[in-house]
Amino acid sequence: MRKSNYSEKFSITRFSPDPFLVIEYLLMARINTNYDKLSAGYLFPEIARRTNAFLEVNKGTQVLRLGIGDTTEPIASAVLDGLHQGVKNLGNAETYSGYGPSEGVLPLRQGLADLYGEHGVKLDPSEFFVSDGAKSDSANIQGIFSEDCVIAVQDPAYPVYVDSNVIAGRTGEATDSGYEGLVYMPCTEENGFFPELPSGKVDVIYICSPNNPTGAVATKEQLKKFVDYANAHKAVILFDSAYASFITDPELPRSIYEIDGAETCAIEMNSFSKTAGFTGVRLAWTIVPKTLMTEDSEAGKVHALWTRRQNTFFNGASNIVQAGGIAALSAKGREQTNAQVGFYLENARIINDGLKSLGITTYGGGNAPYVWLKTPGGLTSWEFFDKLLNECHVVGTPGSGFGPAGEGFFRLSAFGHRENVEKAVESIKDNLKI
Ligand code: PL4
Repeated sequence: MRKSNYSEKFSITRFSPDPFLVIEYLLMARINTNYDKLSAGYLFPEIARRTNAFLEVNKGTQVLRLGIGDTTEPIASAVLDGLHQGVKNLGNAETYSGYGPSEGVLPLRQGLADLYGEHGVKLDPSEFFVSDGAKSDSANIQGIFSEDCVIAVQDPAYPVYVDSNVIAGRTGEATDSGYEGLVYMPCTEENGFFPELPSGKVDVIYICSPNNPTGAVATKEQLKKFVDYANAHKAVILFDSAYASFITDPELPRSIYEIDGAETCAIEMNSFSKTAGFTGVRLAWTIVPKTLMTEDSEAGKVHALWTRRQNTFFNGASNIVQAGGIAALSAKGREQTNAQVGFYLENARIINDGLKSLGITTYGGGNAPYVWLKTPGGLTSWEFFDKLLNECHVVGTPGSGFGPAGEGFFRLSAFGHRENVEKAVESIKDNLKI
């Protein structure tokens, strides 16, 4: 019997005299067992599960949700006009469009390049890849790197960075201190929630600033150290700046490309989700500079790989939504969306002030939509979750869900209607027993 390369992989196909048995084995599907390594249920559905369990027992209770970072305010009128225009265009033969370029329409990519230009960052529109989310991009981007790359993550971190690498097989098993084989860079009170450089050589480094969950924003000096490390070690930084529009301090960088040298070592992801209220609409972008290099590739290669990846797996963001994105970048759109960002930052101030008045230690919130609090009385993060839910009917996010160094901390999201945020803060002030 002639054996294909495929059948060489399975000893049964080589030695079995029964051709049907061969076929049976060749058709047998096997799962990606890396999924079995994932420590527990995904954080946010787990919070929803526990909240629903509470509501089952306490029927009719009004639960105040400061858990998930999800926008609540209606989309600004200028942006809405853009979305409407996108719909109208589809109803007219002259303006109708079908599949577009997988990397996004040029006016949107140009608008994004212009936005960066305002901060002195020169990028070509062709270096922008428009997508349906920073979450999917930050999960997918690892796929263009070698399987044996050593990955470093801030600890705590948005779970997607870790989980996508676990699924891709770059880690060992989960332990109490995290996944084997993954380099955790602790972000603690002592280091102002920005990590030290890794002590050994790592290949891919995830940095999120403004940070989810701690609300800390990296300074130019802090980022410069990482950029120099990455260039020296031919490592790549994956920089998630999904909350950049929440930075009000002009000294703080909104993009890693404000740092000299980042164009050869960093990929940046950002999103319209939190800026324009697009969490349900879905629109984001990833920047892969043509100057980026790795240990085994010259300038242009990583850009080409991501282009190839997107062309193969993705058919572009919705044309209606891209019209909304273009409107969000207009002068009017930016004025209105900035006002919304300001609204959420005011929520963060209200939460911060309320907690501080109780003597609770808090961080973040000033240039980010998250308040990161130290659990009172040395409670674990999940113990505090239960306490806050039971005593105050407020839902937040346990810090330990973001990584081992998040234990003993808790995240409150500043996204919410003002009335609900105020009610939540009042309830904490009135009912939390500390
Ligand atoms: C809940 C650092 C939220 N179901 O909307 P996207 O995909 O463009 O951006 C997602 C995203 C990207 N990067 C960072 C983020 O914090 C987020 C959104 N995070 C949160 O509460 O932490 C929403 C989470 C969503 C999820 O599972 O991601």
